[in-house]
Amino acid sequence: MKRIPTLFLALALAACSGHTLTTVRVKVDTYVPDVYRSGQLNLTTATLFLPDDDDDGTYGNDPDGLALELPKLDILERARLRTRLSLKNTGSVAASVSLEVHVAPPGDGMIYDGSRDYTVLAGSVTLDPGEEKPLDLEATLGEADPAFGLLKGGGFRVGLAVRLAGDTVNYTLEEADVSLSGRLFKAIPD
Ligand SMILES: [Ca+2]
Ligand SMILES: [Ca+2]
Repeated sequence: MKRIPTLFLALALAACSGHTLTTVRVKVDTYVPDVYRSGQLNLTTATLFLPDDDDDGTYGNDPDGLALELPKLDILERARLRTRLSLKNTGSVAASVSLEVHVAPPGDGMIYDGSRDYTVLAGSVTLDPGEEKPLDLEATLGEADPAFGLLKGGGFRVGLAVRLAGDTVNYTLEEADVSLSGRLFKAIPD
């Protein structure tokens, strides 16, 4: 008679570990050195690719972003993306700033061209001269999203493309997060 509760407990624990939601969070912004978190978008630097680890002496032009190797989740339930840029239009004409987050397979040498890579977050904001405004973007991806299979594998590239249309805009990268939530083990065998 004593075996039954013990067995039940073991199964309950196994079921528990198999069904606990695990969240892997990567703060992509922490891969951007502090000195480059803030800067100016202008006619010379109208596009920025972040993070940049290509060590070519210019920050913000790395075509293949940041390579991540995260734990593979057997069951990925959702992926959350969140970014926040603080912006101030320091020019004399209205300006528009857009931001896209791309993810790509490890072998993609240019993660912002739409070939093999996916745009998982995108948006823009318009600022009048002198205006300060954040660009806050957030999205939750589910199984139907084309990038889902890539994220589930855990090994992928990620990066932000920030683009200016206008004169000069000062920016600060406040946040860029990727969170994957899922389960590490498949269902308990019968
Ligand atoms: Ca570079
Ligand atoms: Ca590409």
